[in-house]
Amino acid sequence: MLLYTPLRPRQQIAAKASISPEVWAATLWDLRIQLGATITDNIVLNGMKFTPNRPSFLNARDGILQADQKLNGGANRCAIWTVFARHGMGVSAVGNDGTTHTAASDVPVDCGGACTYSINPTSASLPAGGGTGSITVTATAGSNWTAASNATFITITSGGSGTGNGTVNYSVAANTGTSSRTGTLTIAGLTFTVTQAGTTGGGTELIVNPGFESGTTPWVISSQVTRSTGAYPHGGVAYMIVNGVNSTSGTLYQTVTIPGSGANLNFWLNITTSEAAGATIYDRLYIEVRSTAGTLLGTLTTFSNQNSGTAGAYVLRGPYNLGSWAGQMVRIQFRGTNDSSLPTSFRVDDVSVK
Ligand SMILES: [Ca+2]
Ligand SMILES: [Ca+2]
Repeated sequence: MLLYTPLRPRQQIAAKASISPEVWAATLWDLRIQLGATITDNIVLNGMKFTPNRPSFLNARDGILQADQKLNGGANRCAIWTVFARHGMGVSAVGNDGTTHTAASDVPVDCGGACTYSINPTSASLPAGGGTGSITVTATAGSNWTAASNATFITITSGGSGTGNGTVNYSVAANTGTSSRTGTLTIAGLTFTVTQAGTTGGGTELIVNPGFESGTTPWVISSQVTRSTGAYPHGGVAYMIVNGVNSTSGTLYQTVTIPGSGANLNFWLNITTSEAAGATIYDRLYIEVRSTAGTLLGTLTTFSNQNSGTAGAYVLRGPYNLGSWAGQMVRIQFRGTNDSSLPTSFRVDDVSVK
């Protein structure tokens, strides 16, 4: 039960770290001075109807605000906020009883309160392959903000605007250039900076016979992998087909020494499948780095029947950073698996490591 009793003048109550019943009484006394006895008695009494059992002082404050909304159309809203803020129960105040309380003296934006904004984090670094990220916006309740990209390679995917706290999600396109690049988002007037690595291209091509135009040497092929000079090369006349036959697996690799300065893998991939569009993943292509003994060192990415397209419509895949294996001799391996029905073909051409 909340007591509305002016125990003693507000000025005689020392500021306290937590809200005491005395502060509450002083707050209501202050409210009475501001709004008059009739309105105050009415909204305080009715405010109790809008509070849960064993209300905190902040619950009670919100009940009074609701009562004013219901009885007076919110005519005293800002006056009420001003009084509560003066007694430490402003918009940002946190606490559920008299023992834990974080005082705050702010009022809502539409009652003359200031808008404050912050974002977290304020920057991100992405690999050349691109990626996605998320930014948390912390804003005063009622404060409007917008988010905009200042770079063509950064796209805001959600959270282009908001009121109060929110989240901005963005995606960064692959950087096919050899130089790193930076771009920014402007969110609530604040700057978020994206730094993206470039490919380490421009070096010497380390893959021998990258387009499979000279037979298959020095590629090492096992199980269901075939060289084709059929209708769907990416470059030249030849390409490799990994799988394409039910209940098979197959591997295709070449051994390269990654320079001490690192390197990136890029290749052209065209997947066609007899699996239904939207089917679950049944057939897979793993892009792997293995030791010269065949031990798996890392899986760079995987593809599946879900990545299928039109025959011959190749997609450039990469760059995949091989920097983790700088200075090492490793196998760059394509490994496919098909389940027992509805085959998927993984066409690979123009493989590049440099
Ligand atoms: Ca070729
Ligand atoms: Ca299949």
